[in-house]
Amino acid sequence: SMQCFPSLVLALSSLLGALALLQLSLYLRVPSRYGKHEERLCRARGRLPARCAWFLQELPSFLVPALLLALRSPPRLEPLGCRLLCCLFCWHYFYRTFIYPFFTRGRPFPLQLLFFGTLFCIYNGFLQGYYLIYCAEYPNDWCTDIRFTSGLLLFLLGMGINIHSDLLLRQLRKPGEVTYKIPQGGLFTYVSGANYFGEIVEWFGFAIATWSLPAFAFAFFTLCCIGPRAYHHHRYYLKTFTDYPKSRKALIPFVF
Ligand code: NDX
Repeated sequence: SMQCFPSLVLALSSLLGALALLQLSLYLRVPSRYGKHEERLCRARGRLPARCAWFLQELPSFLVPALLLALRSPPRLEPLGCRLLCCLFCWHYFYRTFIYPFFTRGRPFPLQLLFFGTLFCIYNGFLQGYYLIYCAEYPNDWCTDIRFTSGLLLFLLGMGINIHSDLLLRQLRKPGEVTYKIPQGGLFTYVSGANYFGEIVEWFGFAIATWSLPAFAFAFFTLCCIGPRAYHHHRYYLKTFTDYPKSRKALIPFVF
């Protein structure tokens, strides 16, 4: 049966960190090509409706850790911290897999990116789940540790911002519409990438609550993946809408 190999966790986390840097170098200048940054020119590429694409892509991030959690024998009951943290991760991906895709009004998603996105979600789902279920060790009172409580608070705050902002974006379109408008309300009052800001806060909260290398590597990856994308969204809006609110920042309220 499976057991913990610390060197495997170290290797997979390091690779995740390296992927983050690769991503940063790739997407700092040009955005990843989906949504508003997809060029009409590359219409040769295949696409899948946003609904199917997001469902398929995010499913492994829910399924893999949920299965690891459910199938471990003997089941890991102690300490409570491990299961709780694994459930937080699954909870986010339950939303992203089973709720978000069914309401999205996004454009069809490029197959090529779907392929890499799915691979990524398998990889990360395995790393986070495997670490928490087989390797992590917490004192029995971890649930009252300041790292756990403050991290959990950040996680919940970030998730709230992320879900609320996803909703505001969705409401900009009627069903079947694919045009872009100026996002209004919520944290969009302050930043163009409110949904991304929420997601980044969420995963740094998760990293603090788990106090683990894999989770910090994933938070860093998220920052390198959607941080630049927020910046590109911001530039797109400034270019497209002459009446775009001047005081709005790209990602971090009042700062950047
Ligand atoms: N999926 C994370 N890298 C990604 C898919 C792409 O969950 O090869 C990472 C995630 C993947 C990426 C994933 C991993 C890295 C990949 C990348 C592709 C290339 C890259 C594989 C897995 C890669 C290497 C080289 C390292 C291997 O039509 P539309 O779609 O634009 O409509 C949009 C709409 N909207 C508007 N509607 C009206 N008016 C406006 N002004 C609008 N602006 C937007 O709202 C969408 O329907 C919707 C949201 O759009 P957008 O662009 O704001 O968000 P989006 O990027 O689609 O993300 C959606 C949510 C969001 O909450 C975000 O926080 C979360 O997913 N997310 C996204 C990406 C990654 C991630 C979270 C994470 O890292 N944690």
